[in-house]
Amino acid sequence: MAFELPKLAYDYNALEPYIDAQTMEIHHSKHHAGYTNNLNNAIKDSELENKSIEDLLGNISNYSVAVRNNGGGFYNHKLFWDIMSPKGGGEPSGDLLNAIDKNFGSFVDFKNLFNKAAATRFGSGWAWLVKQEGKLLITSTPNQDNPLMDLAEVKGTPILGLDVWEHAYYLKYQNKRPDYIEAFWNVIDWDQVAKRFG
Ligand code: MN3
Repeated sequence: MAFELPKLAYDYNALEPYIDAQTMEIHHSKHHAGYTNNLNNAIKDSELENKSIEDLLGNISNYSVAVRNNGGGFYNHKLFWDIMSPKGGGEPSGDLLNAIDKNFGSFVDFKNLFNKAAATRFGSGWAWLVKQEGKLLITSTPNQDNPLMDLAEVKGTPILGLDVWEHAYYLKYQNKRPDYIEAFWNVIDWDQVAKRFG
């Protein structure tokens, strides 16, 4: 039961001008494909082949570095593609907006905190909005770690994630990570985030 590289719901150029087509193509067809293949190789012919990705991540401290890095990479990028859309942007509504207001004060306060988590993650990693026992939290993780992992500092269900590896933005934004972070808000699909919030 090998993991499969998920197809995107939109074309590589669909998130222009915020995320450029070349970055999207390399990111999906090379990086995400690489994590997927390497995850499959790392679990091949072991009992891990029958586990779900969530099950693997939730017990990741028991497994190899290859499963941790590539299992995280497989899951994180799937979430990332899912929560973006060419019709994205704007602000959330309903229960999700209420929860954001309650946990962070306002949407603007939430955005500032998330941006700070993304901008200050040293080196490669991810910024996250996490649901934890009814609360919302912002956190960041190094490398391909994520909040589902049993060894994460802040654990919970990620409902929004931003890849801040240089491969996610360097072709268009070079060293200007804050510009990439700001552009991301134009492509967030809040309906998808709300679905994960539940
Ligand atoms: Mn990436």
